[in-house]
Amino acid sequence: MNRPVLEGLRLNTPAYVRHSRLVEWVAEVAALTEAKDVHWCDGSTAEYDRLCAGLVAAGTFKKLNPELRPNSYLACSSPSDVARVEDRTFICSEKKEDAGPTNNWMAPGEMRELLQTGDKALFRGAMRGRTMYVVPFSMGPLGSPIAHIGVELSDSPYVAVNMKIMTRMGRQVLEVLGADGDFVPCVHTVGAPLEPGQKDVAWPCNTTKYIVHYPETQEIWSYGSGYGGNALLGKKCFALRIASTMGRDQGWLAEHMLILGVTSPEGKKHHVAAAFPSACGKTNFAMLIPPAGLDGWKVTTIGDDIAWIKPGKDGRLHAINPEAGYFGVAPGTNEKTNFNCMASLKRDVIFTNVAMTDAGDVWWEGMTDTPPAHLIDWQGKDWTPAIAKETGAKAAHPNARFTVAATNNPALDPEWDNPAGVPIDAFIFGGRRSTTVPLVTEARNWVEGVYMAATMGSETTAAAAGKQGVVRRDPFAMLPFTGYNMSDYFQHWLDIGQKLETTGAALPKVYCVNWFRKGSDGKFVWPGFGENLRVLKWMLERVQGRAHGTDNLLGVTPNYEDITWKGLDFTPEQFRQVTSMDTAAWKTELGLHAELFQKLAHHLPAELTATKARIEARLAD
Ligand code: SAT
Ligand code: MN
Repeated sequence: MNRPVLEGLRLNTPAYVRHSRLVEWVAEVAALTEAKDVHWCDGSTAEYDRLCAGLVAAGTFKKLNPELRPNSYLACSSPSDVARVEDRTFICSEKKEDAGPTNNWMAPGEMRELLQTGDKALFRGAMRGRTMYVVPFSMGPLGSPIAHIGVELSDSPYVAVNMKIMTRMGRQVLEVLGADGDFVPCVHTVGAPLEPGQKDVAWPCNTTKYIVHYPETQEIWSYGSGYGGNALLGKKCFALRIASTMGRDQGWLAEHMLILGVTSPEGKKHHVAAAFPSACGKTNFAMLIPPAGLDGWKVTTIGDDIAWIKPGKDGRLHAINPEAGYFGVAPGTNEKTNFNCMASLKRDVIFTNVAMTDAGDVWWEGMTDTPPAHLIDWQGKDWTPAIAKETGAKAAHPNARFTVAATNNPALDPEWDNPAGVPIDAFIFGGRRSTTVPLVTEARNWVEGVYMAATMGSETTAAAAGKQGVVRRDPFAMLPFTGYNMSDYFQHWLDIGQKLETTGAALPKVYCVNWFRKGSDGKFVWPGFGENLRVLKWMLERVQGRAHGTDNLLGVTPNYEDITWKGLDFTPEQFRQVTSMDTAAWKTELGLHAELFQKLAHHLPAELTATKARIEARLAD
């Protein structure tokens, strides 16, 4: 440890901190990064307000007009720091095969040398001139048997305030942690040290980025980005990548899933968990408002992005939302696509990379039919509809986000904070596919469900840096988030099913959906949003053994008359367009499954290859 640096630095450890291992680690990281100062976050509103005021003074935040958007801020990032960086994300397990072919891997020793121990290690002096925030957080209700604790050390006050919204953050967490509780250490720097006298920029970051996970020691080290999943380490890094390895070892599931409650007009309530890749409408689905014709139905939100799911003593799977807020995509969100979301965003929001109106409010593409006459776009430039028409400039970045507390959501489920979680009746897996994949398919059994989820494909979105709109296989919507070998992950799902089957309790049914089929005019055929409840209703009637379905190439599918159409004009011809299965397209699709299985051949469960062979035989008939 670098003594001279430590001696000059006050750790400012509050008297209520009793965890000596935590304090030692804070001291070590402060010494390594040469942080100017240390601030322990207590999670109070006063602290949040103070940090936000500091961010305004630093130019990172603009305070929005309190009459139009009370207690809300806008941050605009560096144009180079707008999304997760999957090609800079590493799983540093001891053995390469444990990271598997879908993850970037480097040996832990080599990575540590690069980040922490080498003479030129990136974290050495990385926080010079900056305050290091100690951010204790709980993923899941405080003290819940399903929850886990992390502590993030970050030189970004933007991270500290976002973590206050996204997690249960602050002093109470350290109280639960006690003197020797377990926590996942997360270290984050924007990688932009300030030399004496150097003026800071509004969004410090570095062109070099590393998002690093050590699954064996359960540590996260993130360098160079201040954005979303790269920097809010409780989210994808902990709640998915590290937690998936905990789940593998301890017999539970950490999934990229929303959780919702559906209550029928008769008052019967079911719970559904649904996996979709980033920016495919999970938040909209989780906050769905029943359409005309399905009056009396109610959908309530438990979570919009991540589910931690543990087998209960009753033989059923129980899910919690480890998060406490939503970090959702703004563009496309409006009163029609997601009324509850717009209501959630009325106040207390941090917006990132949306545009600002002349009145000091926010705007993004799709928020209103007619855009305002003038805006300051997310890059700080003047924006008018005419400029947009000429240059194609977007007012908001396509991956612009809002950060808001779950408690702002008018459709929040009363059970969302229940430490015991909610029992899951059905799993839904969905991708964004303009062709090939039908509206809805029910797996005939658990193995077929795992097959559907494992082979899922989706067109890429702006949530990750890189080319958009290309179909890639995204097993379980977990491609960028599984912290270990993908084939072992498939096996883990099969094992969980097998274990639950022995309890005699009903396994959740598994469905595959696709809301995104397009017609020959290039437009979506399925009206989407609230109308998705019609599909959900069919699924839940199937769960209760009350709805009809027909055996198909892959699983069981509804006929036109099996779905309730009351209140919607959707013709049998349109239904055919969203449900048809083209033999040639499916031959190609199965070829892509084969490619995936070849890539994942090491440890690929034999049940999945056997399932594929059965589908091929059926297709050949
Ligand atoms: O940037 S995040 O990873 O938090 C959002 C997402 O990609 O789903
Ligand atoms: Mn997500």
